[in-house]
Amino acid sequence: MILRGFIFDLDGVITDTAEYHFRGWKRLADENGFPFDRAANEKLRGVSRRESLLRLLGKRAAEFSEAQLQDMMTRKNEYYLQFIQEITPRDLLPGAKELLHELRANGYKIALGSASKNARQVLQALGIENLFDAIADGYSVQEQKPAPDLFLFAARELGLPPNECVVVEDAEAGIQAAKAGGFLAVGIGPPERVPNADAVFPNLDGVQLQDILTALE
Ligand code: B16
Ligand code: MG
Repeated sequence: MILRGFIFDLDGVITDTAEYHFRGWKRLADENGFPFDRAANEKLRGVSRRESLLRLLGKRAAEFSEAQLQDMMTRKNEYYLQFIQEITPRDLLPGAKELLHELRANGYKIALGSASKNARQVLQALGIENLFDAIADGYSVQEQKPAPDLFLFAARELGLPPNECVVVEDAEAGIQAAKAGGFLAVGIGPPERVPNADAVFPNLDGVQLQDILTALE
């Protein structure tokens, strides 16, 4: 097994923007009288903005015109952008930056593979944009996870074939995307959340390159 690159998901792996996404959707839902709680938010993990809105609306989605759906997505994003102004390097999840530095020091190429259209801004706020060789985000491809397109785009940007890259993901949709693209997949979180990962860690705290290589063997 020759590994040359790592592709990291953002939300849930490097930082927890899930809380800010929750607050944005919650405000939109409250304003419109739609039910929405943390359990419902959990189902939006790693899911694109549009698909998140459709899941939030459920059967009600059919009642809205495309323009109304676009308006709701815009409003949610405006709330989200306000909330993420609070992000600083202290919001890095434990172990993430250390692992990125160790991978770079060992010559691995690193890409971001995030469904978010705000990914660059979040990386800047976290102060780690310079640690990535390539960024694949919500603007990079049409088909979102669980389609493999985003990670294939990231690998192409790194100049590596999928079988030389590891994807690190906290959402099952992302693990499925990685496997569909021919990548090795490291799941972050409880094993029941990422049942199809090749290796699972509860989080990146204290996780070193060798731990990942051993777990993937
Ligand atoms: P935006 P990831 C995902 O990020 C989030 O997990 C998901 O909750 C969000 O809806 C999606 O990005 C789109 O984000 O509205 O900022 O474009 O886990 O792929 O890094
Ligand atoms: Mg994620």
